[in-house]
Amino acid sequence: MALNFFKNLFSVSELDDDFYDELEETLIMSDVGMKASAEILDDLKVGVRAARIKKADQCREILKLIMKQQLEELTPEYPMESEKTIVLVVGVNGVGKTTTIGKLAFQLKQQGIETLLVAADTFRAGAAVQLGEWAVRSRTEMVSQREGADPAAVLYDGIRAARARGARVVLCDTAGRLHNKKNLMEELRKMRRVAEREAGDYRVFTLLVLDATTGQNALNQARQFLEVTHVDALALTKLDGTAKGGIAIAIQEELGIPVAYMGLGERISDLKKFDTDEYLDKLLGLDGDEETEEEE
Ligand SMILES: Nc1nc2c(ncn2[C@@H]2O[C@H](COP(=O)(O)OP(=O)(O)O)[C@@H](O)[C@H]2O)c(=O)[nH]1
Ligand SMILES: [Mg+2]
Repeated sequence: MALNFFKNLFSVSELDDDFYDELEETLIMSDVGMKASAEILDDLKVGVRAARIKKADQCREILKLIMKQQLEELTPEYPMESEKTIVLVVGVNGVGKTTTIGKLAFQLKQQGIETLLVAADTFRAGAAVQLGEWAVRSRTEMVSQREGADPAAVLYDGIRAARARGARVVLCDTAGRLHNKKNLMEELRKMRRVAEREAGDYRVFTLLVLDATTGQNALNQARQFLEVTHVDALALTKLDGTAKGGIAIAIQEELGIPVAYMGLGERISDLKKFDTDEYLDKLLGLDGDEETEEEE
């Protein structure tokens, strides 16, 4: 795990202005964002005073607690585990939408939840084939049409098929929109409309997938998607490959959308529900993983 910008910070012995400056810099470098970083710092100073702490290495746990409280102001829901749900999985190209669907289908399968995959990324050549491979791996059925078909029509078919087959969850893949491509964003709006119209007793849930390695850019992408669609939760992928995982804090703070899932690798089992403790231990280097430090 490479998430350890913080590791050396706490070996500084004194809790002086230099330490706080460096901590703020580190938070910002980790993509926690200016606003959240400033708040964390203020809270930490209060906590340090209250606990009469003098050494830097003693405030790491307080820092974690403050960040944990901040993250836990929002609690993600997982309706796909307990009710009939149509999950629209959206995000720009390459963030990990299709992979996340495959992993999620696998998890639901393990819980005995009947799931149907819908290949509504008809834009990119080979997208349905890629999703089909995940369908095989997760032993889940899939609905698709020819390349170039209207994605909203594929979704419509998928919802009908789900109802006919008694599938409880529909996981719908979508084309990787560049957020500045107006027609693609418009198409997404249409898909959400179709989903809501056809949903019946299914709940419509939009999961926005963001790549943690893209840092502040992920935040910008989220803002663009929010202009065209409601977003219920986020999946933050590629947390296994970045030291900048702080973006989860920035996003929750600025957009008020909870992170529901974290992607930790390319394998089918590498998706976890977002866990604040695990996440913060990685971010702050509290997980005892010295790997990267030695490599550097
Ligand atoms: N390391 C890592 N790679 C991931 C993760 N999620 C997806 N990927 C990789 O990211 C690339 C793009 O994924 P894909 O699902 O095709 O993205 P899409 O275009 O949004 O559907 C693939 O090579 C995936 O294996 C993750 O959590 N960790
Ligand atoms: Mg895809």
